[in-house]
Amino acid sequence: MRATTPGAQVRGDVAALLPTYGRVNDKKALPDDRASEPGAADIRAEAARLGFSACGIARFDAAPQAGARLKRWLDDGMHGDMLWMVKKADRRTSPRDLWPQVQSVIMLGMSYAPSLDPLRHADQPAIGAVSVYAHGGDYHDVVKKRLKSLARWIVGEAPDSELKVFVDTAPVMEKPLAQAAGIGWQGKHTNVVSTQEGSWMFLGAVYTTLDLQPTGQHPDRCGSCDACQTACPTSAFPAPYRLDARRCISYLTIEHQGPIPHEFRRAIGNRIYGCDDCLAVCPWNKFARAAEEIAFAPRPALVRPSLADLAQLDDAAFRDVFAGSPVKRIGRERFVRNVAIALGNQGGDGAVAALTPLLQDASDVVREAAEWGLAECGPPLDSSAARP
Ligand code: B12
Ligand code: SF4
Ligand code: SF4
Repeated sequence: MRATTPGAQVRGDVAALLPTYGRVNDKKALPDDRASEPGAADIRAEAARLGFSACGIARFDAAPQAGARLKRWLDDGMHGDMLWMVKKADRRTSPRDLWPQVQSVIMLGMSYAPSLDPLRHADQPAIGAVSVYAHGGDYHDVVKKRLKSLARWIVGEAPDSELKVFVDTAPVMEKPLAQAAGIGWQGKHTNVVSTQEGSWMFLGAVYTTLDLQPTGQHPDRCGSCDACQTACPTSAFPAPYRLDARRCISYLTIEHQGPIPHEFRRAIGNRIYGCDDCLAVCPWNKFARAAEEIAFAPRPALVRPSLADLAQLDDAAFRDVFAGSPVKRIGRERFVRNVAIALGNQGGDGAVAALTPLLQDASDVVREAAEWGLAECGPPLDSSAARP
């Protein structure tokens, strides 16, 4: 039941590059053969069966303020060097700018609520803290597979509909659309919080030509709470509901290439991939049950990773350890850069021993981070170990 978007009219459009689920010239599209279209309750039931913990429906124009807010954020430069956000900004502002045929947006949430305290390594400087979302398999793969299954099921029920699925890889404002579809609200930490999953929910979207009944907006339940705002180690929130990505450890350790600005290195502590602090302190997490999705179960290598061991990873070992993990995306150079900074924050003989070989690393970025780390550790640099 898979077809491609008719290419001619939309060639060059991002949407044209994305697969469409649904008919183009399918015999089942004849009116007499049509099954009755599924309603919100049917779609939600199927989504639940596929492992989604939340599902809601919004009209394509249900988040009208998102475009202007995105523009302001970009104008203020808060995206840092995520230039892809600027390039695709006009497609991101409204679902119709991406796919003119879209009528309704089905927003899905999949829980990744941890069974262990996400901040349990905060006081263990020799252990690398990897964000919960990256403990298991890559959510892009897991969520996308389920979105495709949902899309195929909907097409089976409504054969003349067309659908496209998205998870984080296309210019889609997933968070405001999720709030508009009622599966949670954008908290002051800017992520979508749910009364059932707390802050631990991946988002995905299905755009469809079906005109579905919306399920209603979710009200903001942050009230006077400011736990996420005060928990942030780098003061990345200039105001509630606004995040300056340039200051966010998630951005600095994952998205940012090149050396990490010095002013944030101490605050990064032992965080070597992402950060969970603002999410972990959210009081709504007490209602979250640990995720059942087996693909998100923590890999043994990431339950208690030693910084000294991670510093030794060469390219092949890095690819091996992180095969199928979101961590693989940043590559060995950025990852070992992060490890070197965390080792500098750890200090002591073990850190010096792990950092010293990195002074001879082939990567400038890794060598610079190792030099910084050794300087932070205190003992003078061993000039004989430095690269000529
Ligand atoms: C770019 C990006 C980042 C950037 C920027 C984050 C950000 N807050 O924008 C960085 C690298 C920092 C990042 C970090 C993380 N990310 Co991220 N990221 C994205 C991405 C690709 C785009 C987000 C975006 O459009 N940002 C632009 C800004 C302008 O949009 P916004 O945050 O919605 O901004 C709104 C508010 O500022 C609000 N607003 C402004 N003023 C006001 C005033 C009032 C009164 C109100 C009510 C609102 C309001 O309106 C704006 C528009 O809606 C999405 C996937 C997607 N396609 O949506 C994932 C996504 C948001 N990330 C996700 C995750 C899991 C994370 C991390 C938790 C990962 C980690 N542990 O390290 C952290 C969380 C950090 C944080 N507190 O946000 C999930 C969030 C799931 C959820 N439940 O919401 C997403 C949705 C991916 C997914 N498919 O699951 N991310
Ligand atoms: S992820 Fe960490 S650094 Fe980024 S805003 Fe949240 S607490 Fe701050
Ligand atoms: S920590 Fe408090 S302010 Fe932040 S998102 Fe959760 S409820 Fe809202």
